[in-house]
Amino acid sequence: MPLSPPAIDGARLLADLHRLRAFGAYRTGVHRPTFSPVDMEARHWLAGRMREAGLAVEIDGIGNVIGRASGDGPRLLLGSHIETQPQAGWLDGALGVIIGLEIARALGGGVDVAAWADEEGHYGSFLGSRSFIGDVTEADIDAARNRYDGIPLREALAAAGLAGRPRAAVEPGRYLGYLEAHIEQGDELEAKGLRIGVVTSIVGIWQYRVTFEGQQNHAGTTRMAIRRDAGAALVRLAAAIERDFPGICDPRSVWTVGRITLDPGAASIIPGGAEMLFQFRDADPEVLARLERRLQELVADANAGPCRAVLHTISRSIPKVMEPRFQDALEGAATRLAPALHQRMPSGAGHDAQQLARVMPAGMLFVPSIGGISHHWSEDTAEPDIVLGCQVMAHAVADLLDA
Ligand code: HGY
Ligand code: MN
Ligand code: MN
Ligand code: MN
Repeated sequence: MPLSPPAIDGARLLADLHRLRAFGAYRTGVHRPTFSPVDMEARHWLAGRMREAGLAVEIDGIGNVIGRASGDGPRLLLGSHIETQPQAGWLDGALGVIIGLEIARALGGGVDVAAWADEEGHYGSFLGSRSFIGDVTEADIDAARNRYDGIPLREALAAAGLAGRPRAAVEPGRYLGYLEAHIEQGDELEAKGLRIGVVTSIVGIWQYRVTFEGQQNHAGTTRMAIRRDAGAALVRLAAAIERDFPGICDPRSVWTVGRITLDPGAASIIPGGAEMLFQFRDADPEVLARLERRLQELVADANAGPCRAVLHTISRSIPKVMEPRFQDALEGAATRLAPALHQRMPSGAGHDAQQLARVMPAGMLFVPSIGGISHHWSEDTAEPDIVLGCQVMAHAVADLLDA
């Protein structure tokens, strides 16, 4: 039990979350793409709130906003991300950053806070947290483009006023570890009437772009037998994935064709080009590798047809088990504050914690998502659950710092 349970100011926590929500408000959610003007306004606002909390703040050369507490002694790093998926929710990411800020204020020392850039992968999944752990080179930045509009990352960083700034790097030995509070983004806690999830593991997300090259032509006068229809080739590949993946996956495996583009995209034109964004997830590297092998085989089969298919790998994150000591500390705090209302559970979403877990012990805590909705503007969590999540995290942080 911590000597003095940290005094979380729930009203201040919620006020900051609602203020952050206003940067890029979209219906009841938020549209705050990485390095967009609203995203940079939000980063500068957050930096100001961190300074007011007595943290030494930098916005680094890849857009990470990092607040460091003064003083010596044991220290934990708390954080998450503040950019959002397109037309998405107000809490995905923001919750963990503002909970970290509130705990830094309540404890008055021993807690650094970070808002990692581009966890949502507009330019490259987990860009900011991977940069912090030394996994992003200058060449990677030169090559990166926005996956939606193709804008080069270098150009976006310059427009955001970040060009030439140094990128922050983890200082060896500075932290006992990293902790991230996040919304569950699923419906398990709500369905079971629970209020806190202690995360045991985080899935790997393997993401691809598949392009198809055919022959644009007239939709009315081109006989079926001689067509090179890139759209039809894409549809056949997507159907083959649906046919084969169920037989080779695990019960918790998931896969998604999240975006299809046909070129030129007119009703009376046979598409000469097509592109699909595809990903799959699992907690077991063996299963991820097995799904990738099958995808490669299916793309090879597609090349036996009239169009040319090319598989481009976008990213492959590593599944991670969360630090057992941190799981125990989070469960201990949850038992104190929400007895019988918590469970341990895996994460089907990717998180910056799985990147920090590559260089230090890491842990995660979930609060319920109403209706299990996320990556949608209606994403929401009951305010008492938000405050409880902050209190549980604060107690776990105090316990770990006191240990
Ligand atoms: O998709 C994910 O799991 C993460 O929220 N980007
Ligand atoms: Mn997300
Ligand atoms: Mn997130
Ligand atoms: Mn995530």
